[in-house]
Amino acid sequence: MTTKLFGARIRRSEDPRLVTGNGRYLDDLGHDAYEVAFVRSPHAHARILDIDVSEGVEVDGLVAIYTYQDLDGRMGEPLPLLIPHPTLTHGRTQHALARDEVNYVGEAVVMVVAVDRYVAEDVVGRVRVDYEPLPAVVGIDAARAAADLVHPDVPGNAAAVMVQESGDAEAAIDAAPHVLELDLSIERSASMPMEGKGVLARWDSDDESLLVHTSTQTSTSVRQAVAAKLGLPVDRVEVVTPDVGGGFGVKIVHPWPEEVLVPWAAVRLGHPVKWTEDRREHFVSSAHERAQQHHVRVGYDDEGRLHGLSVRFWHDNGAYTPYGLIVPIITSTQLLGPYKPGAYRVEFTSLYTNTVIVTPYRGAGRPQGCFVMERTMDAIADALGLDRAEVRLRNFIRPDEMPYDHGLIFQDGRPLVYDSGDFPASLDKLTKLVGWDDFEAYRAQARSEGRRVGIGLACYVEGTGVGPYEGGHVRVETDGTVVVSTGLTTQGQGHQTMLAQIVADELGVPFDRIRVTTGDTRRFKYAVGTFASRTAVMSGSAVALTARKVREKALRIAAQALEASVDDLDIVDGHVEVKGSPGATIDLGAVAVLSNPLRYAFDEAAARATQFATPADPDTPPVAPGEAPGLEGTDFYSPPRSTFANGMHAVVVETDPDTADIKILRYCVVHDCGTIINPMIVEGQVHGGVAQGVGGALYERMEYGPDGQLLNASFMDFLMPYASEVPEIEIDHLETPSPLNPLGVKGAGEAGVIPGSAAIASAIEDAEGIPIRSMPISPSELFDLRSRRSV
Ligand code: MCN
Repeated sequence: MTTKLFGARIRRSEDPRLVTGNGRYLDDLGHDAYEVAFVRSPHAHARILDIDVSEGVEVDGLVAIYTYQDLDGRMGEPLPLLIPHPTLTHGRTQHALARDEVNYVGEAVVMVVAVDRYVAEDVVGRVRVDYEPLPAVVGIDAARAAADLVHPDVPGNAAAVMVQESGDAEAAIDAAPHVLELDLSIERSASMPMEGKGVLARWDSDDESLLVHTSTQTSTSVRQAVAAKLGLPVDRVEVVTPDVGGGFGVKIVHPWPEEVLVPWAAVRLGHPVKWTEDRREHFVSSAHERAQQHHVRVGYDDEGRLHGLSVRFWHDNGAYTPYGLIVPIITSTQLLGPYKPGAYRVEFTSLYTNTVIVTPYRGAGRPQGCFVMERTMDAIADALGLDRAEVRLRNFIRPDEMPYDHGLIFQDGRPLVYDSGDFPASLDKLTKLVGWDDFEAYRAQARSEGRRVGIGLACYVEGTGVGPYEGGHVRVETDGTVVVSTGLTTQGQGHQTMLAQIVADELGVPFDRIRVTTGDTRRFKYAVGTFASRTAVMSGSAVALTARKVREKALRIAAQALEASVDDLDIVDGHVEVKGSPGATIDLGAVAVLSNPLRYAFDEAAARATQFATPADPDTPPVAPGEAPGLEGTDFYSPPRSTFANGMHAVVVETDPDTADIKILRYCVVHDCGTIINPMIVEGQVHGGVAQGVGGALYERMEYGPDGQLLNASFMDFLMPYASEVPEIEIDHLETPSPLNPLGVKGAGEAGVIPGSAAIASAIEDAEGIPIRSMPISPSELFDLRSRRSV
């Protein structure tokens, strides 16, 4: 029996293969390939005076050494600026290999190709680069001071200044009964997937075609970029994404320097070439995020209701801007969360620094925005002596105000309009789940035992399922197997399972007859990629629409075979049945045979189909006009605008009165991602996100020295939470369906991480009675804050 799988806790079908060590990651491929290592800049800012490779060329096993001077054609041009924006007046991107200047430690300067990585690394050690060091601009304060410039032609180190306004915020604040000002900051962090980046390229000189395997979140864009850079016709390039050991945003950039250099070398050398990133390279030369400083002015009344909000912030965009202004734009709009701010003004400056580039890291600008808004809510509650949950409730957008138009422009260039959500209901669930109203009794009890505890909460709204489109292809094979292809890639989100759940329901086939492929441009060419929590909404909807099309076709063919009306048919368990007539059925494999007039099928379905085949009418063409042979179809889904998921987290912490150690006692989540396809996967996604949120709040930060050296570029020094630091996570769901897509779904992939810092800061502040204005916070920083208070 086919039962409804949408919404069911189906175990992930990809897991047995992955957890038994049978995944195939980039470095499992290409054992015949030459390997690459890079000479990377040891300076944060320097002029390249000379490169001497004479010692390197002596090494046995060396194949080639390339510098910028070797890059021909469009390879010599800077890498593309992926998301231009009218306010990005000073966008800069890097060259695949540095030309005459380096702008961060880790920038690739020389590419070495050798018979294996050992030889390549030996050669790297023998290449001499003569640099003239220049003053390094490190951190937001130095960038704002602009005593030195990262790019001499960019005044004030400002890549862009952008303002959005809805109403006259300054006037509304000035006229409000109360005004507060806060300075809030978040430090640099980064995604740390278990598998770093990597690329393998094979050039087929007979066919003049290139096959690229890359650990990416966007295979179709890499295909376009590689073809353009190498001057190849696009149809000569295919990109395949093998299993990917995590991305978390860092693998979105298309292309990375290595992603064009490796294919370029493979074509030049007529031999497969491969590069896999090592951990230090990942730290210094991939991408970071999060670093922002914010100044908030807010005007509110005696009830804690906002009248006006004005936020100025400064975003550290690193040395180049391949991803445009996407992160600060997200902060500037998503900061508002579930609230009506009254009049709103936001202004940000995106600043160059001599540090590695910034691209979206799971949450992408939202953790900063959430921190700003939620700290502001807590500050208002504190100033008025009101309950923190109550202040939030009073400022929520109500369900009857949906769709809610903020009068601003969202990151996709469309109006910022929330489609649905019931924030009061979410808050009610959360306060019940965590026992908000009973906390004072618990605090008193803890205090009597000499323990210091605090409770905090944070709310967020997340634009998900961003367009412009995603597509799907569904084909029923003659053996009844259903092959589903979609172009975006997968990094561990359970896409195979959830897409199969959708198709199983739509098409009426058993779950285990469905095979899903993603991220292979040979199978599906039109796709945007996996980021911005968009797969469930975008590919889920596209695949559902496609399956519906294929279902209609199956019913048309079966109606003829069974001599019944389409309206009387249903598909159950992979068989088309005449409703109420149990004997009259045809399996989908046989329908697939009938869909192809050639009918050379060599399996059992062919035999079963013969009994239904009617003699050909000599006057009718074997394939009807407009009908293609084969039981398959393609469709696309393009949303009018993003759909907005939301959630609320509450945290209970205990802080050690002596050591200032911070322990999370409880972590509660209420999460609303519209209709849920697979609650088990959603909860897994939330768990992973919360772990990263805890990391961002208490442990992870990139420590740059004033000279631009990353001082903690290894897991010896960069702290990440272990399982022992990630608390038990208690989750409750609310489902307010999105009216914008056929499934009612909203995204879930980034949810867990967004309010982590805000909620944990709120709880620490509650435990300590000390304002927490900057994250992450370590025990020694908390200790210092205490000492300063007691002075
Ligand atoms: N889902 C669901 N019902 C919904 C929404 C989602 O069942 N209403 C489930 C689906 O099974 C879907 C999964 O949740 O496969 C995540 O859905 P979605 O929100 O669409 O996010 P994406 O699949 O587009 O994944 C991207 C998102 C992002 S932006 C980052 S960053 C991230 C994340 O996913 N990186 C990850 N989760 C990750 N998980 C792993 N293991 N590795 C990463 O690199």
